[in-house]
Order: sequence, then structure tokens, then C-alpha cells
Amino acid sequence: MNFTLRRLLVIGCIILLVSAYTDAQDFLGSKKDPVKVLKATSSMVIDGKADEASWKMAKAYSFDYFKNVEKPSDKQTTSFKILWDEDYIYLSYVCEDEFITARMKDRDGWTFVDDCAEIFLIPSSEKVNMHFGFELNLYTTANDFVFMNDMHKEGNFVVKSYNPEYEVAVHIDGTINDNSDMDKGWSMEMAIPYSAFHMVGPVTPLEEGAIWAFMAIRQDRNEEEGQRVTASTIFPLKGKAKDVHDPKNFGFLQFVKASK
Ligand SMILES: [Ca+2]
Ligand SMILES: [Ca+2]
Ligand SMILES: [Ca+2]
Repeated sequence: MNFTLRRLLVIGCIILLVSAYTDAQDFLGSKKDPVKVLKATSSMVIDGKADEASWKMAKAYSFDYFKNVEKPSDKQTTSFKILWDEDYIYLSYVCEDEFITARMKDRDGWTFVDDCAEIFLIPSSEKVNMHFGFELNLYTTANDFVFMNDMHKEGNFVVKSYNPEYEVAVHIDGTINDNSDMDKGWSMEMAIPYSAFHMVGPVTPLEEGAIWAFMAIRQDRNEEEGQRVTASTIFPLKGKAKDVHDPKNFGFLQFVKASK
């Protein structure tokens, strides 16, 4: 290989590396481009309908990354919004759903194989191996937990006795557990108090400018029998396992003031 060719190859490699690095830094949810969470300026009524003025200001995010799709109808759309104030984090999920399904009525049961809204939050600007998880089905049954990754050679620890108080309400446009008709969808509104994240050790405050890591997920169950669900997420799931609990798959959010 002559000198000029070798030099061109080296330059090409550098360009590729720099562009890969830039891509890795700029995706939605990266620290450079965190999901901006506006501060709520209106009073929020947790009734399952995101029709407060503050919700109208908030940007809607779709869940475009699907897991366990077997047929085209498994890809149903979700619109996700998030807001904050000094006391609460507010979440809104608006989900198209032709087959609204709910089974689980026991706290900390398998809500994640029902139609289910999920949020995993790390109250830190670092992706530590621990998150608070909230998985709620359409009966507002909660599976809530503290999840600890890679605690043991056997895997993860999940502390399900974490049962904080928070507000949640669901609005249904259709019929639950009746697949003889086509439903329109459902929406869920949640308010999780900042006190739910208090613990021994550092917690990044809920304040303007603070950055937290998170993952938002929707589970979609459409069949009367079995426990097959399709998951969809705000951020892509990487790795062989496509694990929603892997903090490497989480993105960042930043609490900001409402723009005028
Ligand atoms: Ca509302
Ligand atoms: Ca729990
Ligand atoms: Ca469904």
C-alpha cells in the first residue's frame, strides 16, 4: 500500500469515528439532547385526561421501538408526555388500542402482561444500576419496585415491597376484556410525588436544570388467552436481550421552566 493510500485510509477512519461519536452524543435522550420536561403552570387534576393547559404545552413523544411484534396490528401508537413541579412528576400516556385488556388486580402482580403504562426513573444524572419502577394496568393496579441491576451472578434484585403513594387515573374509550368489538384506546395520567424518591444517599433534587435518567414503556396485550404482550419504548432497546431494565438503554430528561 503506498503512502497516499494509507494516509487516505487513516483520514477516512478518523472521519468515521468522529461521526459515530457525534451520533452517539446527539440522539434524543442523550445528555446533550435530553428530553425537556416543562414545569406545570396550571393546577393538575389526575382524572386520566391530559386536557390541562400545561399538558397542551408539553411535547408528545411516540414509542417507536417495538419488541415482540407478531402481526401488523401489534404496532399500536402511544403518545407520551411528562411534566414536573416542585412536588410531583406528572405522566400522560395516550394509547390507541383495538383490544383493551386487563386482568391483574393484586398489587405487585404481573401488570406487565396487561395493557400497562410503565416508567422507570433514576433520580441521578448518572445511569446507576438502580431504578424506581412503576407499572400500572387499566385497573390502576400497580407493580411498583426498586430494581437493582447486576447485584449477583444470578442477575438482578427487585424490591417489590416499595409501595409509595401516588395518584393515577385511567380513561377508557372502549370495553375492557371484550374482543368481540373494536376499542379506540385508553389514556392514563399519573402524579408521582418527589417524596417517592427519597432514600439514604444522594438524590438529584426535583428542580430546574436537574437531569435524571429514565425509560418509558407501554405494554400492549390484545389476546384473550395467554400472556403475549408487545412492548414499545421511547428509546431504542440495544443489546441481545433488549432489556427495558438495562440502564444502558435509558435516556436522560431535564426539568426546565415552561417557555413563555
Ligand atoms: Ca387531567
Ligand atoms: Ca410494590
Ligand atoms: Ca391492548
